[in-house]
Amino acid sequence: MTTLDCSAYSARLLTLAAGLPRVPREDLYGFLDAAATAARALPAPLAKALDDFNARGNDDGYLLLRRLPVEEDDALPRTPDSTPAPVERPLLNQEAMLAIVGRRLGLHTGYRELRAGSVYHDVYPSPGAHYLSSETSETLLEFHTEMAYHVRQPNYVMLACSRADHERRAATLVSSVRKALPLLPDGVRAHLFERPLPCCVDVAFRGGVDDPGAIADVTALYGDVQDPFLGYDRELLAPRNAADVEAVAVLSKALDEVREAVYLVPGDVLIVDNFRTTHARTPFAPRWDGKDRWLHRVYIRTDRNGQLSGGERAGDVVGFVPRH
Ligand SMILES: O=C(O)CCC(=O)C(=O)O
Ligand SMILES: [Fe+2]
Repeated sequence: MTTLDCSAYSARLLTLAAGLPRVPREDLYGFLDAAATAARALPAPLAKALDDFNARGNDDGYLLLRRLPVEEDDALPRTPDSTPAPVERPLLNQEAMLAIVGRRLGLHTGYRELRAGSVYHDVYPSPGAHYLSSETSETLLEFHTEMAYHVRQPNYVMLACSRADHERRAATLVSSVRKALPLLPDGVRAHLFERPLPCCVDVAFRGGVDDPGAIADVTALYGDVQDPFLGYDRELLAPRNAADVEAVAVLSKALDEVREAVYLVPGDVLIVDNFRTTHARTPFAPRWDGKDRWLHRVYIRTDRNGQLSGGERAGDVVGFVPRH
């Protein structure tokens, strides 16, 4: 199962959201603790869908929850044009959904170097955004596994939608390794499996250096040979020798062939399995009228893949450790 219509649970979810602190950023630990309590009271079918996805993943590599509570457009604030959000900003319904659903899955995590270590990211178009940034709009944001080069890589990227782009052209693309693997010749699989490849890092992790080069290593396929995990970034992976370059090109083509497009609309929460997929976003045209596309993003760690060592809390902020 990949898509779940949650309209039948609206009343219950609004009640759970109403039980959360109104100003989440004032005490984020307390807010996420309250969300953990709410997560235990989710409607059974929704709870089961989340628990199953958390235990086994699925072939598409994402779970899309639709028709969750979201404000009417006129009741929403203007789409932000700066980050992080002011501490006093009141809770939005979609932020509440990210809190509750996220706590069912694992622990919300902030990344110190990224957006001042904030846990909730507003994703909105920004004029003149760097081409690798989620603030791009008129250019394609290329395939990336989120922070594949980071030892504390999040298990899930969650994207909640308060506003779609005006023309509803922006698609979030997700490619799953479970669908791409059968397209790979045995030789390519064997070549890439458990083979670290040089990888550059996103601007936030470059320590103020313009271009530090490939300061990390990322393994494209690893884990269970029959059901491997994926680390793939079209812009940052920097294979050096000809055999690596060729194998990555074959993987890249397979990932293109299996991609699924999700057009996020208000009330959607997309949960991306960040160890089995790579994702991208197609271009769209902002109007800079306060009503541009607006997503809320959180990163979730779970104890899968050694992402937790014990004692962590939802809301912790972690520092950068490159993978090697
Ligand atoms: O805007 C989107 O749909 C996805 C952007 C993205 O890759 C992200 O926020 O991680
Ligand atoms: Fe992303």
